[in-house]
Amino acid sequence: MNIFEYAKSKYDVLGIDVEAAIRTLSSKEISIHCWQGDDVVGFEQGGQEASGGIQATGNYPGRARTPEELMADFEVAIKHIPGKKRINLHASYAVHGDIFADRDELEYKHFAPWVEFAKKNDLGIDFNPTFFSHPMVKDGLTLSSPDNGVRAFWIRHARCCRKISAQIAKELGKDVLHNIWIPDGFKDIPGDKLGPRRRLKESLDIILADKYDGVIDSLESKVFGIGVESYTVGSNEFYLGYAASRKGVYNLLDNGHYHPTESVADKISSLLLYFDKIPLHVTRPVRWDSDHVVTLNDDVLDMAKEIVRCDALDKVLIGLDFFDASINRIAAWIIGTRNMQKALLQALLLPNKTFKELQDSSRFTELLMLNEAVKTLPFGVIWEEYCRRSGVSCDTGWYSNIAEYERNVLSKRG
Ligand code: RNT
Ligand code: ZN
Repeated sequence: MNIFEYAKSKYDVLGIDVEAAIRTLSSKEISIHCWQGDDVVGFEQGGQEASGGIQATGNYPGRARTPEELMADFEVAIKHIPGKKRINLHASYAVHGDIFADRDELEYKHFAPWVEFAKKNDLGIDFNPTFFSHPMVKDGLTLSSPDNGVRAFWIRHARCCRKISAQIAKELGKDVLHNIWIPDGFKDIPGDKLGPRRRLKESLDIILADKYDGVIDSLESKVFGIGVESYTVGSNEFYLGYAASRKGVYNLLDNGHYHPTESVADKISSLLLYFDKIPLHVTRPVRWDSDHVVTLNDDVLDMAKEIVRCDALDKVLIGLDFFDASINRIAAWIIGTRNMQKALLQALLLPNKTFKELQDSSRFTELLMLNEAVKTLPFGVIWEEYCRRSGVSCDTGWYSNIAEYERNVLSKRG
């Protein structure tokens, strides 16, 4: 018996179908964020580092500076990632020709090269309007600003982005998730919390009034950001209420955006009773929303378990959101994405039906015993087999290729 057959037999005993788990995993798309490749800078004139409470720290050599470089790096990364993939774009990654278009003038043509790229690499696309790193962010505010001109600018921006998303969806024949995150908030004690939220609600009503086929709309809440420690306009309650009261608008959960002991995994089953989709940003907050590379930690495993146990793989749209500028950026993509997939595979390889039965028949001692017993199943063997069948190397096998690319390409960038 080879080692894979042996590992499989261990799962068989518990009634777990390894082949079915592998099949399910290989069909689940993971949306990989383009912004890990360039520290969230984008391609605008004088491309600035991210503002609005998000920060990529580190200065590892080889940041992608142009669409060509970012696309080339992304292509290298996805060669080492099994399964189905999407690319998550931000409006600040528009490909400008000779004429620069500001955020409120963006058109489909600025993203046509990305669509070509996606077609060539068999990727879906997701899209985000960019409400940060721009002079029209006034006093930290965008859609909730008291200044009519500021609000109008950002409303125009989001409206072009939804239109672009619809066109991308049409070109690819695949839905596009259009996710709105704004940095709006205050560093210190606000004098009025209601006004900004009322203005944000009104802005969203205008932005979302146009109906587009193929566009899934989501809103991403946050608890605080650097420089906006005291108040965030787009809080969880704000967006949850907004999404629940509108048809086809969803609440995106980023697991770096809650109080440190709040579990995003625990939110999934509740939201599923009210929404037919849950978009996610999977990240790794270390003490704050630091967006470290996703590791195979309990947070991520718990989210994966909930997605699988709630039979919600087709309802939960998994996107990643981390940006580490202190390590090889391509390796960061590979490590983070593969960890998300590993978490899903582990969740698929659990005796989930038995767990439910034990709970419903109040056999809690056995439930605890089994929960612990499954932790030492030979998961690594199944993961390796999955990588082998997908034509990608095992966990340590891809690194030499990235090191070589670093030597030959990345280290030559200025
Ligand atoms: C910020 C949000 C948001 C961004 C990206 C770049 O805290 O998580 O999703 O990280 O849009
Ligand atoms: Zn996010």
